[in-house]
Amino acid sequence: MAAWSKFSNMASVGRWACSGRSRMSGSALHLQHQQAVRGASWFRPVTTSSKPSGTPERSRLVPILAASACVAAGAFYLTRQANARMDLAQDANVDVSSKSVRHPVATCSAAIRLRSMDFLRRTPMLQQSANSPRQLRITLSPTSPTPSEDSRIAFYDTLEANPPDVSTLPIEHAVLTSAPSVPPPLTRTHAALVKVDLTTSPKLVQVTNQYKYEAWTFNGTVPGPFIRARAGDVVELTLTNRDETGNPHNIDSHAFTGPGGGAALTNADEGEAKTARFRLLCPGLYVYHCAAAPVPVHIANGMFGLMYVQPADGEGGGSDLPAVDREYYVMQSEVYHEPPETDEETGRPSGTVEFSYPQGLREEPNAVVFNGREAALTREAPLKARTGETVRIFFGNAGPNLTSSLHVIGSHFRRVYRDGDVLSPPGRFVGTVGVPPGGAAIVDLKAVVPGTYTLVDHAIFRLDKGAVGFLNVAGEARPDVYGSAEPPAPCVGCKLHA
Ligand SMILES: [Cu+2]
Repeated sequence: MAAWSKFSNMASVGRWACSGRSRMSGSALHLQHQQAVRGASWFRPVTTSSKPSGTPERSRLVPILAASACVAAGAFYLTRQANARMDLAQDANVDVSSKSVRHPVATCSAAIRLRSMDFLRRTPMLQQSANSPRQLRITLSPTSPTPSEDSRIAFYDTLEANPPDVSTLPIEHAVLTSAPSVPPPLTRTHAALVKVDLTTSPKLVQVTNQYKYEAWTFNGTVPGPFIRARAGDVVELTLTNRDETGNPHNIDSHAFTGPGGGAALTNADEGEAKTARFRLLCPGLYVYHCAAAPVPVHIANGMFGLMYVQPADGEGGGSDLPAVDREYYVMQSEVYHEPPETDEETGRPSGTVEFSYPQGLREEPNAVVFNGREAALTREAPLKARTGETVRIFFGNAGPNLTSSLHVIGSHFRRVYRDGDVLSPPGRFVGTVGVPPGGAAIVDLKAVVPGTYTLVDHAIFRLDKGAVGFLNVAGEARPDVYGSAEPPAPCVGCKLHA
């Protein structure tokens, strides 16, 4: 009778569960309950009881079986139909609704509608939930690593333990681009030996609207080339020093693993070339720079760039960020210079200025610029998009001193991969993101309303030091989103609102 008592309790739970009390799914679940009861009426229970059929014990089997069927039906129903309030990474292939379910059998404070059962199979936590619908209580937050994140991280934690035979890797020459261009995404799903050739040389640039400045460059540009590779790749970096001033140069890439980030292996004197190999163990967006002494001078003079290491975990070896329509490369940096000398012949101040170490020590830049020059993203090469397109900016801050407060006026970062971290869930609908010197972030925008959008460092006095860039969006007006009966009237002299 103890067993009967236990079953009886289950039956009462089942009746309660199927009584239609569920706020959202009660009627549907009740219907399934009725169907389950009707379906179970042909079943004759097997029992060791000596009591004849038709006894009260037998009659109690009906609600027990009905309850069992109801639980099964409820579990089936909930694993397919329950909705959720949670925010999973888009590439998890999960559709989310605003409804929540609280059901006594399978309480779902945050459940999910799965567009892809493949995701269910690949996610240990959800596998467990689906197998145990009574335990279907899913709580996710952007700051708590999910099991899927843990499994991704485990891939990289053990990556160094499985070195490839480099002699068997296919050889590629990296596509190197100058800002604001970005090399196309890598679609291969295997590791490669990626050859990267960087050459140092000085170059006179119009650093501000007023002054020219002799920058020290990688491949003749500030910032240096954008380098795109893939976790697990082996980068074969050759640094050739063609700087006739006699300064040594090297590469410290934050993407490389090892003391100095490669500086000691690549240090090249004038006329030298150094080659070294670096296996990429960590995905993300990283700054690289010259680390020859004195390091602050080499960085301040323009020797920096970005390296993006695409993720390589996931099925088939691919798990890059969600595809976007356009990708751009933007770096912020500071210029420290002495006052212009006076031309002895004309008596006028020179149009060319030289580096100032004291200004750098005081952390008081004369200019703060995007992509190496005040005009780089305004008059020379503003970013472009059309309405409806998604735009990704790989943003780096070379410093050397100031933290950037990156903001695009009138838009939102629909995804922010803070600190260049491409494994954690991205921030969503962010207005301003902080990027420290030597740091990076990936931000995704959506071009909704046409017009000119302004990139700024929201430490806003810096706009008067040159930290302004434009994103020009073409397309049809959207008065439903942004409109007035009056035409736009930017204030006179405004640098920000076109
Ligand atoms: Cu250098």
